[in-house]
Amino acid sequence: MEWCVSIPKIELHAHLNGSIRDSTLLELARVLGEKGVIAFSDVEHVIVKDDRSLHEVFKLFDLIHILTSDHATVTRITQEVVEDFASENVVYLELRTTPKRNESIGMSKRSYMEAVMEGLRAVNAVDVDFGCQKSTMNNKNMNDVCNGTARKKMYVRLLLSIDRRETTEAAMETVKLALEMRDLGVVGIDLSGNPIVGEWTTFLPALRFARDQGLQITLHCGEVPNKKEIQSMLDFQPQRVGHACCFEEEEWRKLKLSKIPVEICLTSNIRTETISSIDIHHFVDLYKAQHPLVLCTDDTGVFATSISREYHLAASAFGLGRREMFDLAKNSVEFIFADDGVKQDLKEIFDLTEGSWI
Ligand code: 6MZ
Repeated sequence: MEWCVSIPKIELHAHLNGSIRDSTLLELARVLGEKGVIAFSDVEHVIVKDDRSLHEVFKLFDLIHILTSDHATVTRITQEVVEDFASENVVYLELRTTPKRNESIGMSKRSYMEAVMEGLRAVNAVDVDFGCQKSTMNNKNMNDVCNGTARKKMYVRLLLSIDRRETTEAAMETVKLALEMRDLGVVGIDLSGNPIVGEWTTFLPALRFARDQGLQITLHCGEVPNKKEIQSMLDFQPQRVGHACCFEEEEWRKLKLSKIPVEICLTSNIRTETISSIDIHHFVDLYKAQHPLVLCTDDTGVFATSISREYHLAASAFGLGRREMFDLAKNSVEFIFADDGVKQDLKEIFDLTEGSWI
């Protein structure tokens, strides 16, 4: 397991509110319990439980969103989540979150995102490059990173999520916000949320607009069986898809032809039973076909996992060695949404590290 921690890693599918530490959620719940907003004893066991159906996961998100509804908490969880990924040796994180409006406390989608940005600025365990400033990672710094003499550096970029419960107008508002925040590290749009809710056609105008404006797009695709939607999503040709669990032969063919990279979330798929067992996970077939893949966590808090555990799980379940796992991490650089300068820096980080532990 330790070597899985020490590989530099790229995380491209992590939901902010799904990645909160249990200890933080319990603390927030206790405070709201004391204020009489919730009954702590009713929610404690819901927070610590880690085997959940897909349906239960979305009920948990509704509870988490009650616990994280103010700006200060959004800032705190952002800082903690980034620091947790840094401690796993993640060198590039694409963190996604759904901008939220909460009129009772004066929260707009914009001020929610400003609270997220504040959280990025508050990180002190590592030097965070979140795209607002010129890259500070030059070769000297990378050498220092590799030999452990400098503070660790980490790139963080943001994706704004559209929740499948949202209207076309709300989705469009999120895309416009992403465009306004392009200079602040926002690189793309994600479509997520309960996969049995909402219609693809509701989000299509906003996603088309996003694409026309040059934002990159990743879609939660095929988390539940829905042939028509999966086909439409693949026809849209997003830059990446997440999950891809419930594909049939025709969709696999289409995906492989398109070479659209897949964000693979093993523990999430097993826990939510969208895949019945790890040995029949589509990772194997896609890996053998050399289809572009990236291992991701989805929700480290909700599924009690970490990116290193996902690497360890893949290595042990599919019989992959250190070399293969290193290459998997290194190849993920190609699928990030940040610009070529960042890609180049990351490639150099992998090149510098390679010799030291393969
Ligand atoms: C689909 C998911 C998800 O945006 O509030 N989310 N959507 N499938 C999944 N697999 C289990 N895991 C998380 O983070 C939480 C939100 O991310 C989406 C859901 O919309 C959830 O409410 P943010 O930071």
